[in-house]
Order: sequence, then C-alpha cells, then structure tokens
Amino acid sequence: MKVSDYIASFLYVNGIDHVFELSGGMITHILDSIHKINKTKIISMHHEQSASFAADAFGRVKGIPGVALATSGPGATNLITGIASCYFDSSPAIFITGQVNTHEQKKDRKIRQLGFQETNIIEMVRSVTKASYMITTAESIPQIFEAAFLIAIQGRPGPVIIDIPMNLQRADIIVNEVLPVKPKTDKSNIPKDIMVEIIQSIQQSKRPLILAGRGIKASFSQKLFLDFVEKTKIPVVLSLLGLDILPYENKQRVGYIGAYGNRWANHALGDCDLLIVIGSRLDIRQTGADVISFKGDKKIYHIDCESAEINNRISGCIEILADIKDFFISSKNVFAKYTFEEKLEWNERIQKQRSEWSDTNELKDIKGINPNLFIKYLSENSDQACGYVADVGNHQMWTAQSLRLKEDQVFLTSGGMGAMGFALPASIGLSMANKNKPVVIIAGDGGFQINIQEIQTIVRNNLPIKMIVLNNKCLGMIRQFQDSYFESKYQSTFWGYSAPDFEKIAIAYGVKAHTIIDESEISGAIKKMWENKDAPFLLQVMIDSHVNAYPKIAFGKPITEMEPNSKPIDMEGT
Ligand SMILES: Cc1ncc(C[n+]2csc(CCOP(=O)(O)OP(=O)(O)O)c2C)c(N)n1
Repeated sequence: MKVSDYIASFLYVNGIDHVFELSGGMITHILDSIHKINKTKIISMHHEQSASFAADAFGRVKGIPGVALATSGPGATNLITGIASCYFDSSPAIFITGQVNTHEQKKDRKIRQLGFQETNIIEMVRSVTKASYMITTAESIPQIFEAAFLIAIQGRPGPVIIDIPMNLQRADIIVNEVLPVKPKTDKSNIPKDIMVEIIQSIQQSKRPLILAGRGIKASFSQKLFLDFVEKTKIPVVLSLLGLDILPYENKQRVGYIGAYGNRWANHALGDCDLLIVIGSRLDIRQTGADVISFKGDKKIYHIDCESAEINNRISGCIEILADIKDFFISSKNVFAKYTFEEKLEWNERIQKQRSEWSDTNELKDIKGINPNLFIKYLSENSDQACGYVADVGNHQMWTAQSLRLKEDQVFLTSGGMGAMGFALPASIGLSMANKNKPVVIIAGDGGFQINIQEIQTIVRNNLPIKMIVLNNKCLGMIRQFQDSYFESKYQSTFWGYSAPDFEKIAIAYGVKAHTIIDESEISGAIKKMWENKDAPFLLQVMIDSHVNAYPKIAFGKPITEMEPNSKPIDMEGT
C-alpha cells in the first residue's frame, strides 16, 4: 500500500471527516490520496495559520484530533501559532507536514539548508507539542500514526506533529487492514476518603463555590458535571475557556471570573470559604497577580489530570489528581448517600451583588453603542447558532462578560495563546464539526484583519458564518493599556493604525453585509443577519475608540478590586 493511501485511510477509519490545509509540493501525495479515497473532506484555506486554528476548533469540539497539513518550510512554520494554541488550550490535533526527500536533508552537516525549503519543524515545535515525530522509515508510519492519535486525545489533550519526507510518502508498505485506534480504558484511582472529606467540607462550608474550567469539556464530562452541581447545590463560576459549561439560565451559574470577570463573580471567588476547582489551571488571568489574597483562608480542592498544574501558582490546595470524568463518576457513587443543603444566605448575597453590578451597567458615559449591551442582545436573539467564537482583545472580554449562552451552544476563543486572528478560521472548524451549522464570530477590527482572507473559504464552502466586527478603529485592548500605563500615548494602536470599511470588504467577497452606529439599530441588524440563516453575513458594529473593557482587576490587587473604581499598583506583563 502506498504510504499516502495508508494515511488517507487512517484518517477516515478514525472518524476524521475533515482536514484543513494549504497545498504545497511536499504534501501533494497525501492530498491526492485523500482525494482519491474520497471519504475525508479537504478544506483548502488561504494561510496555514488558519488551517491550524480550524483544526484546533474542530478537535476541541469533536474530541478526536483536528488535522491540518502543510508543506515544508513556510507552510510548516505558518502552522506554529495554531499548534501552540492547541497545546495551551488542550485541543487534540495532529499536524502533518511534508519534508524534503531523505537524501536532500542536511542531517549533521554544518550547513543551514540542503533541500529547498528544508526546515527542521520538529525542533521548532517540540516545546508546544505533546509529541513530535520526524519519520525516517516508511515502515514506522502506521505505528506512529496510531501513537499520535492516542497521545493527542488521551490524558490532557494536545497537539502532535508528524513530519514526513516526500520520498517516504510515496513508498510502499505492507498493511493488512487499517483499523480504528482503540483508546486505553485506564481509570484514575480516587481514594474514597478524599471524597468523604470533600462531602464534609461542603456540608460545613457557609460559602462554597465551584470554579469550572475547560478540563470539564476537554474530558467530555459536561453531563456528569451537571449532575454534580445539581447534587451539591453549589454555585458555579466559570473561567474564560469554561464559559460554555453551564447555560446562562442555569440557576447555579454565577458568572465569568478573572482579569475582566463579572464583578459579582469575582467577589464570589474572593469571598468563598470553600473552592472546588475542576479542570482549571488557576492562571494569572483567573486569579489576578495577588496569589496570597486569592488563597486567603479558603479551603481549595483542585481536581486536575496534571499534577504540575496543582499547587503551581496558588499553594495550599488539596490535590486530587484524576481524569475529570473519573472524578465525577467516582463522586456520583460516593455522594449518592448524602444530602446537601442550599446555602441560602450565600446565594442571596451573590444574587444581590449581581443585580447591583449588572454587566451592562459597567460602562458609564460612553459614546455610541455599549458593546456589553450589544452582546447581550445578540446572544438573546441568536438561538440558531451552534456556537460563538471570540477573537482576542476587548471585544473578547465584553463577549465573555455578557454572552447569554443557550443550552448546547459552545463558546471558543484562544485562551492560553491569546492569538489574534483565531476567530475567523476557528469558526470554519467549529461549523464543520457541527454539520455546517451557523456560527457567530465576534472579532475586533485588528484581529479580523489577521486572517481576513478566510472569508473566501467561508464563501467557497457556503458556510453560515455570521461575522461580527466590533470596529473601534484601534487595537482597543492595548490602547486601554496605554491609557493605564503610557499617559495615553497611542503609538501603534491608534496612531499609525487603520482599519478598512469591513462592510465593503465583505461585499467584495460576495457576502451580504451591514453597518450600525447606534443602539437603536441593533435589533433590526440582528434580524437582518438571521434573515437567511444558511448564508454568511458580516455585521460591522461601530464602537467608540475610547470604550474600555471594564471591570478589570486592578493589577497587583485582590481579585475583588477592579478598575475603574480601583487603580492598579503594578504593571501587568500580559
Ligand atoms: C497575534 C497577536 N498579536 C498581538 C497581540 C497583542 N494584542 C492583544 S489584544 C490586541 C488588540 C486587539 O485589537 P482588536 O482586534 O481591534 O480588538 P479590540 O481590543 O479593539 O476589541 C493586541 C494587539 C495578540 N494577542 N496576538
């Protein structure tokens, strides 16, 4: 069997029905084989970075690896941002890069390059992959693909790269049958004692809280999580990547926490006496820089599948090292015999703060459209969407603060990598992972310009992607940073920066588009956007350049002290 035919068969046998790529000489054999076998759809994009983000989104929601391919040299290096995004946000993915023929590789020679476009991609991405393979023999390929698949999905999911020289792609190997890979079924061993201890802690606590992170979705245990939450009656705060774990209407959902978290949710996090952290790594964007006040006197149970993530920044946590799904299965059995009371006073306090500090009232005296209000209205009127993808910047924070997610709607964004340019290509992966259902993107004018070329991929594939550009004519998040720390000297964010009229750009691509400048136009614009639910649409929402993302933790202070009321005591490094 030709190696490239084996690869194509491996992909479809393992349920990978879409791959994302930009062509080049060194991957032509593989593309030709995928085309010939005709089971997996090849989605040709206009930048390998986009292909990597689409694969990230696809893998994130499907739970099997998203796959992106690129040619050697610039194709491979263009994948790197997306590879790192998968690594930091725990998305299962396999990246396949073509490499020059084995006899054209420089190997140990003290030269820079031998073959045209020869680049050592494996060395470059070692620190942002779970495993990286440079293929040296054709016979090793089946074993390496099986290993890559398992590594990508098992434990904490992440990316694997396989670099395949051109001559080995066209070699022949002996394969009797290409079979699906069987994941291992090892179970984490969680001692019953610790479960009983958690139960007692919950019963004794006056102000218990759960912090839910992406680990719950990554382990596909959302349903089990719901059972856990209902059983224990504990209110839940959500991290940025955990935003879609509970629908907005769930009565135990408190809100979004962190650097730009909902004020009432950050207060709940600051004031709780018992915190159960599940699948969240307590990074600086969640806890703020003041780790001492974050820990305070509270008891923290931290459940995660990676030991190094526990007691990392926040010390004094009680470690439960387990696969999240196993934790829920085990807790279900042990917790069944116990009853839990709702902590009425605590819940009332949270609800009171929530009504006093509503997310749509944070921005005072602004000109034009209030972005929080826009996001609220958008999400209250977009039931047709299977999910939302936010890019990176202030618009991402307004979205996280104000999105009213319905049951089963997903929310994706670039968390750990924080990569501008993520939303447009990721929406393609998300829609395709959901049988081409509608997806809403929320992007800023800066990030949208990074992968704007993918409007063409949307058009060619006739995807129902609704692109919302919150156009504040500046790189808003960094412009806000310059207001805080650089006396409003707006170099490179406002000064020396520009954005086009995105409505005109969309029309040039053949996409219907519309622009609004006033709050009175919001309702009509969203109706227009959904008039044809199956077609792409671009809505440009003009936002005043000086509108900030608030509240924001006053950097260096406790999580409960937020700008604009409180001022930072330190300069953030992120
Ligand atoms: C690829 C990349 N480059 C630079 C940054 C730094 N950065 C973070 S937010 C931001 C501004 C984003 O501007 P825009 O997309 O217009 O969104 P806004 O903040 O205005 O809502 C920048 C430059 C980044 N996160 N990613």
